[in-house]
Amino acid sequence: MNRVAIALGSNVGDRGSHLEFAIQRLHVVLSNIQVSSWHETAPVGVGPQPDFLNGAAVGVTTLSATALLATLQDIERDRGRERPYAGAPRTLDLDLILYGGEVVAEAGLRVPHPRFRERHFVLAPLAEVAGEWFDPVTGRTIADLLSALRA
Ligand code: PH2
Ligand code: MG
Ligand code: MG
Repeated sequence: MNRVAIALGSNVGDRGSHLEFAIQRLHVVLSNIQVSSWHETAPVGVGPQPDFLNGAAVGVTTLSATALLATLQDIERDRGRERPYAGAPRTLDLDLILYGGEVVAEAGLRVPHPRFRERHFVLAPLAEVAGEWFDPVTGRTIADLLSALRA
């Protein structure tokens, strides 16, 4: 079993129902799920767009990181995710942030997520459910990374 952390985001349509849909589907592949509260956030790095609803979920899974990533993409697709251009507004975005203590750098799969340490919209919800979790790259906890970002 591997402990995993997933970031959720939506800024198109009924954002809350998209995130709830994702959590229901994640229950199929993750056990012992813990879900953060939803955070209303301004878009970062993508120009003018509707505000996001962001959250985080942690759980344990028998799936490999590659298989889990494919599952996340299936869930996004099933909720009408379209990719007209990079950073386009989306019904549902599911990002694999941490996969146990593993560091993976492959084409199409990087964990820890390469930009999560700079993203308040990821760290703030994630700290609610995994504040004590060590980032294997920096050796700092999620709570510590969040404090550093806020300082
Ligand atoms: N996702 C992005 C880019 N910018 N901004 C917010 N507030 N929330 C997001 O989920 C988000 C973003 C790329 O995936
Ligand atoms: Mg994303
Ligand atoms: Mg994504």
